[in-house]
Amino acid sequence: MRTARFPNDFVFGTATSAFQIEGGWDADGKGPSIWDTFSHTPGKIWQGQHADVACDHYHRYRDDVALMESIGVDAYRFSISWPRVLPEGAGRLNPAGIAFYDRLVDELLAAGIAPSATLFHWDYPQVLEDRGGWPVRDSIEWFADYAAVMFDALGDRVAQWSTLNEPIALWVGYGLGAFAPGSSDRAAAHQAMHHALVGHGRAVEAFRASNAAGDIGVVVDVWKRHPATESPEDAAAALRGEQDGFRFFFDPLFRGGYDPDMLARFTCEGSGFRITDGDLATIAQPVDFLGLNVYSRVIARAEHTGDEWWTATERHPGGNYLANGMEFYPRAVYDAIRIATDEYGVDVPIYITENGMSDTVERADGGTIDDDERVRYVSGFLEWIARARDEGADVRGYYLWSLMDNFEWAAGYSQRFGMVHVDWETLERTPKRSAEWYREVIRSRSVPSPV
Ligand code: GCO
Repeated sequence: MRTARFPNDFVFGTATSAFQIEGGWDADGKGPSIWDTFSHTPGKIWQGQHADVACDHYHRYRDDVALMESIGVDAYRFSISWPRVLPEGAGRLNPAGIAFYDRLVDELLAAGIAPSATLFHWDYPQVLEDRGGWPVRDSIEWFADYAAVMFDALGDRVAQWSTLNEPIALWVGYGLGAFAPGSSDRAAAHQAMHHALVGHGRAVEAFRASNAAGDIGVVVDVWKRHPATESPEDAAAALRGEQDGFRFFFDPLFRGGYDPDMLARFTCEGSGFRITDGDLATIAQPVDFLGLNVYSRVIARAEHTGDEWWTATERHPGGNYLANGMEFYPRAVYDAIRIATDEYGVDVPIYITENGMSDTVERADGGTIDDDERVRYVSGFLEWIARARDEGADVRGYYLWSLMDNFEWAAGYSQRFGMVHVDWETLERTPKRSAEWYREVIRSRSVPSPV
């Protein structure tokens, strides 16, 4: 492929999330989140690990902003820990929690980095979970109220807000039990996903009613399903997988309602959910941008139960696999953009809010950390983004996941996603080769050929 080029106003950023990096899990009045509870429960996380300290970003955010400044990123996508600012989930504010995000945002602005804040990146307040969590209808207003608190606190300075990050995590947490809160009730999981979407709409309304200056949108992860064969059964499995994975969200957000065939299937399977009058209009509220998280694709087969989609285990001949087992399929990002624009008519700007890969590369003899596979991976995705842009897609930015190695949910610290290496003994940060490379991409607004 030719060299991919990006205009000066294209946003090159990097992304993290609160639970994965902050630590300080009970510092300064923070309440517990469902991920604190889950990771303190034996058997839930790889090798019994937890995120009590994680990267200790809560105390080291200044160093981390300085790292970003040295890489030269235009923007930083982080998430807000809801129980840090509202320890009881609703009502009483924790001033120290708000003050932390206040300082972070100011530090970013002083470094010339645009803040992009996500409201819900899975670390839900445990107290609200104890009152029923996302499966109960009250959760909609709990979320909208929390959102309003944050618009009030940071709305004058945050450039971009995302309501939800990958709401499919609610399926994994309430339906499959593999994420917090660890329950396995499929009807409750679908109800939770629906409530989160209505909560998104109510948060957008709260945003419009506030004096906040930036843009608001939502982040959905798209893993396109490719039927393994030409059989109608595999094609049906691919459609089912896409409905369960991302069309569940795209349909009501951008088409005004859920797919009737999907709803009928859920009813048949005993996992139907309640939609209240007015919900669909609330969900379909216009957004300012769409965030897409894209990592790879899924090969769909009729024999799959559908529960293993998120581990993307199916290998196929001729596939190009990374050392971590994930397929290297950079066209995935082009496909995701095209699904949004061509199939759903999305005409607001699109941001690739996450893309990246994990590895286990450690320091070489020369002291460098040569994560060449990450460079190749990100190059491939950027090339396909450039192609989509050249063909007219309004893609405005790209956030590399992740700034630094962090707590990868149920996989604990077994997977390193960072362009900055974190030593889990000393918490020392060391930029990897990919950080150098990304600096050059940002400076030149082009992708030099991969190593
Ligand atoms: C997300 C992601 C991140 C993960 C990343 C790598 O939804 O934002 O799950 O939190 O760390 O996707 O798996």
